[in-house]
Order: sequence, then C-alpha cells, then structure tokens
Amino acid sequence: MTATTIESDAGTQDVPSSEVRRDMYRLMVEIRHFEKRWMRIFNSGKTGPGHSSIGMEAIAAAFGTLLGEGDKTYATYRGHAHTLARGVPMNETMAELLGRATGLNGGKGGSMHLTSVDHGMMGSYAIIGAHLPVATGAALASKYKGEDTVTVCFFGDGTTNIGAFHEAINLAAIWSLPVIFVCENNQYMEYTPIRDVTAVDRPAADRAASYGLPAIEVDGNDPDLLHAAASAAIERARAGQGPSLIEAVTYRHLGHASADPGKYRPQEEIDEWIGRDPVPMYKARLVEAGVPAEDLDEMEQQIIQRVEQAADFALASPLPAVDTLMTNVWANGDSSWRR
Ligand SMILES: Cc1ncc(C[n+]2csc(CCOP(=O)(O)OP(=O)(O)O)c2C)c(N)n1
Repeated sequence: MTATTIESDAGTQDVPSSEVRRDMYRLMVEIRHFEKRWMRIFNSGKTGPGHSSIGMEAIAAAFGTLLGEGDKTYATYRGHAHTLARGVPMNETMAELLGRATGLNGGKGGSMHLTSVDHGMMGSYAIIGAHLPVATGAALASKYKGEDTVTVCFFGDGTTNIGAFHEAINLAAIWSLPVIFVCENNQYMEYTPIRDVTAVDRPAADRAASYGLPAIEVDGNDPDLLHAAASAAIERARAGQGPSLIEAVTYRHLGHASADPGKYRPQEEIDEWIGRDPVPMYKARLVEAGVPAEDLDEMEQQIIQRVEQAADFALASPLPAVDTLMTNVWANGDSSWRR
C-alpha cells in the first residue's frame, strides 16, 4: 500500500473557511496561554507537575473545530489542549489542574484525568495505550446503536510500541468502526527519542498497512493540513467506511512533564522546531490571507484576560474536603451512567 503524505503546501489543499481558520487560531492561542499560565503557577510551587503540549496545539485545534455533539474524544495525560478544544470551560479545567474542589472532576482527577462526558471529553489516560481499546469500544457502541458519532483517540508516538495500539486498531479495522486514531508524534517518549526504539521511521503511518489502512502522515504544526486530514477521516467514519490512523508530526517545546528541563534533546533540534512554532506561523498565514493583525492581537488580549480569570478562580478555590474522598469513585451499581 502506498503512503499518503499530506504535503506541507497549504496552497494546494482545500483551505478551510475564514471562520474555521479564525476559530482554529483562537483555540491555539487559548491553549497556549492557558498552559503558560498553568506553568507559572507550577513554578510558583502552588500546584504539582503535569504534561504540557506547548508546540502541539494545532492538532487539538483542528479536531476541535470539526467535532460536534455526541462525538467522543479520548486523550492522554497530555490532554489539556483536547479538553479546551472540546469546549470545556477554562475555569473548571484550570481548577482541576490545580486539584481544587471546583474543578471539572472535583479536584480528584488532576491534570492527567480530565473528563467531561457532557462535552464528549471522555477522559485523559495516564496508562500508555490503555485508552485505545476503550475508544474502540466506544466506537463499537456507536455503530451498534446506529449513532452518527465519531470517536477520536489521541496518543503519543511511544504508544505505538504498546500491544494495545495494535489490538485496538486491528479490531477497529475488521469491524469497520467509526474511530480515528491520531498519533501526536512529538518524537520523544518520555526521555527517549522514538527513533531509538522503533523499527520503522514513521511509528504510526508505516504500520497502517498492517491493518489494511492507508498511511497518513501530516504536518502536525499546520492547522490547515490537519483540518483536511481530520475532515477526510471524519467523513470516512461517518460514511461507515471504518477507522483511520493519522500520524501528525510535531514537537513539544518543553520537557516531558513540567519538572523536566528536557536537556536530553539537541539544542539545534529544539531551536529548529521552535522556529516552526504553530501559533506565530499560523498568525502570519492568516495576516497574509487578509485578516487584520490588530484583530488577532485584540483576540489574544481577550484570551489572556480570560485565562487570568480562570487562574484567579482556581487559585481562590478550596481543596476538596476530606469527606468527599470516597465520593464519585465507584459506579453505584446501576446502569444510569452508561446512558
Ligand atoms: C503502561 C505504561 N508504561 C509506562 C508508563 C510510563 N510512561 C509515562 S509517559 C511515557 C512515554 C509515552 O510517550 P508517548 O506515547 O510518545 O507520549 P508523549 O509523552 O510523547 O505524549 C511512559 C513510558 C506508563 N505511564 N504506562
């Protein structure tokens, strides 16, 4: 099977509408400032560590503009971006990152377990690969019930070396399930370069043929190309044509988690990728397309204010009370939570 590389030439692709492009930029800026503010809180010692996706925002933004009510998102511990991209309010998300009672999950999930079923954010998962079979199960349920919904499952490049990755994609392929597997290839699994521990160059795309799927590699820093790849995969899923596996090649600007300076990476490599920062790159593209820079600056200022409000809200919120320790931990035995 031949590989499909979605070329980094936005000019030859179907460019999304100006509203969608603006929306993608807004989401990227929201995620960027949200994470930067949260890192400042971490550095001040007021919260524990977590996993930033600064540099990788374009992926969440592209899918965020396409997914609708009923669609489901599964993410990893690096899932703040996907939570915001599904429209989960910033206040509750920031409060959850800080482990506060007002947080999305009462402060008991923390930054690695963000969940809002109402928004289709079906959780972020800290056990590598664990959520791929769960997402496959959600897609099986959608198909069984005849729903027109799509499940999108994000994971890292290192996860492609876990058995659950292969088992989940194989089942999704043979059952032709409406699920999209998105490998956010930031090129490192914790402190290890993916190339040192993987037999193929492209950890997801090169394995797609094993499951009868086309190899799809896309520039993970280019929102327009990601939007095109995501639209095609969503269309395929909704048309009953089965799963897709997309490899989005990107880079995390920071270390694996907030306490990691990421010094094991060559400085030239870091500089090169920071030079391809998706946020300013996309801003420049929108300005070139005729969007006034002042409009985008004003949007950014408003976002900064909203992020500040979210930080104030979270910092002023109490920690969960001790007597809530065992609440919302177990399903209560009936099946109401399934519906
Ligand atoms: C089953 C399992 N094994 C090991 C770990 C420890 N661990 C945490 S993050 C990580 C690396 C994951 O890399 P990747 O899938 O590329 O995701 P990224 O952090 O790059 O987003 C590992 C091995 C884990 N959480 N779960």
